[in-house]
Order: sequence, then structure tokens, then C-alpha cells
Amino acid sequence: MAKKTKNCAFIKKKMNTCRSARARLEGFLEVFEKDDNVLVCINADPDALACALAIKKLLRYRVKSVVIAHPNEIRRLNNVAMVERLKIPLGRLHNVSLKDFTKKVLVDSQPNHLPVFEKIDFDAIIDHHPYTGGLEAAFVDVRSQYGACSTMLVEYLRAAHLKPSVALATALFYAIKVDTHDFSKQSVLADGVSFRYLFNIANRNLVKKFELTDLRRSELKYFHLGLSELKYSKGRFYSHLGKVRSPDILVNIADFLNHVDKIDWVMVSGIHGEKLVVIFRCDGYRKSAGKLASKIFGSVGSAGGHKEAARAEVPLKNLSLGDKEFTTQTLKRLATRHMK
Ligand SMILES: [Mn+2]
Repeated sequence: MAKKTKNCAFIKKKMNTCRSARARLEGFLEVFEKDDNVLVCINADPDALACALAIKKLLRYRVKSVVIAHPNEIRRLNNVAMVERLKIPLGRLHNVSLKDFTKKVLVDSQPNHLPVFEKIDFDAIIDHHPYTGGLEAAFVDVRSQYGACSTMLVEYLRAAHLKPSVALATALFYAIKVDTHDFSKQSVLADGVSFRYLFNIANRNLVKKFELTDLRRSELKYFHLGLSELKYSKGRFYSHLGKVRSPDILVNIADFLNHVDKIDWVMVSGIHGEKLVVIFRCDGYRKSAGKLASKIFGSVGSAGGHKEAARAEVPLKNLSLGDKEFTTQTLKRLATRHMK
């Protein structure tokens, strides 16, 4: 608590940003001039993407151009779905030339979060992560208590009397949902207020589609495999999928099996590269997936997680399988040793 107050006081003194939404908006807009070409840098996730779109809207008639660029590859299918379906215009940071831009903005991040950001002189920084100090930008607005940076951008838009389009509202709405884990993680009243404001404008069917999109068509075959390998014993499901292209599919299948009634434990494994990856799921009530994972695999690899979800990664050479192959039966045998 003391730290928060200090941050606020520090920023207040330096940038005078602990102000009303209107004053913050004015402070932000003061940074820009009519003939500016603006680069908005983001570490692309739903919150950052939504914020960048909001900044584009705030600056539309106030500067010459706004370009959004991100250094990271967008791999999560939910995020790919968001970018494609909302047609978010994006470029990769390594493809833009910084000298083409007269102003640079960083949103939903701070320079020392990424080495590429550290090398850029930002004119404005808007973020909700813990304040990392030493921010040199002309305008800084860091509100660490906020659940989503999109909440802050909604406040800017409303202060500017700019009503978001359906696409922008959908992006902001989804961003607040993701960053607050549907309001089960830390958030403030402001997050709820912005969420309620967006509720009437956003397309919630589209949001549902972003949330659902987590499978490639090419991955459906693993469901077939996972189900044909499935072994059941004492309220537990076991399935070993063999070689997989990405361990993410193991998570999808474990989550899918966890929907089944009267199942206490789900363990799904696969081989990725030179490693065995095992995904654990249970209800987390008087059970701990994290503890079980480390009991079974802690001595031969990395293993751990939460009460309801855990993961183990074990180099194959540590399993001393000899010339035997790892199978669903092997998985069951290893697990049963450590369970009553
Ligand atoms: Mn965020």
C-alpha cells in the first residue's frame, strides 16, 4: 500500500498525472502536433492491442499518421482471431524505421519490460503494470492498481467524448475480460465502470468467438488419438499422445476431458522435442495437481503448478526407458505409484 502511494506521489510530482480524466487527456494530447507521424509500440496481447486501437482513435484528427507496431510474434490463436476478425492494422517493430516517426508511444508496457523498448525514446507511456521507475517520457500515466490498461483508455475516450466503434469497443471489452480473468483477478471499480460502458457497444458474440478459438484444424487429429488412447481407472483419465507439434494441444485435450462428469483426475502426456510433457487437471478441492506433478516427476524434471492445474516437463533421457516406449500404460503406472 505504501508503495502505491509513493508511486502516485512520485508521478504526481513529476508528471502531474494523478488528475481528472479530462486533465490527463489534455496532458496526453499536448504531446502531439498536427504533422506528427506517431508510432504506437505494444507487446501484443489483447489489452495492448485494444489500447493501441484506442490511441489511434484519440489521435485520428490530431496527427498525420498513427502506426501500431509490435516486436513479438502473435501465436496464441485467441489473439490471432482477435487481430484477424477486427482487422487490426499491425506491423512488426523490426520492419519499421524509428526515424520515420516524430513521436513514439508505449502502451500497456514500460520500457524495461523488453530490451527493444529500452532502446526507444518514448514521448508518452500509458500502463497499468507496477511502476518500474525512471520513466523519461514527456507524458507518463501509470496506474498499477488498474486491472486492465484498456480501462484507462476508455476513460481517455470518454473524456474526449469519443464513442468507440463496435470493433474498438469489442477489443476493449475483451481486453478487460482477459486481463482481469473475468474479474476474478485484481481490479478496481473503474474496470467495472468501463466494462459496463462497453457492454452495450461491444459485439459479445465476437468476444465469445475470440475466447473459443484455441484449436487449429490440423490439431483435431489429436482428439481422435487422445480418445482412442484413453484409459480410465478409479475416476482418473490417462492418455498419452506420443509426438505432438506443440504442447498446447495437450492442454486442450486435458481441459476437454476435465468436462467429464465424476472424473477426479486427468493426466495427458505427449512428447515434444526431447521432452515428455504431462498436463494434470483435477477439481483442486482437497487435491493438489501441483503437488502430485512434483511428487511424480519432480526428481527427474521440472514439475509444479496450482491446485487444479499443473504441468511436468521431463527430458526423455531422465526417464530411463531403455528401449521401451513411453505409453499411456507407463503414464498410469508412474502416477498410480504416488496415489492412493
Ligand atoms: Mn494489460
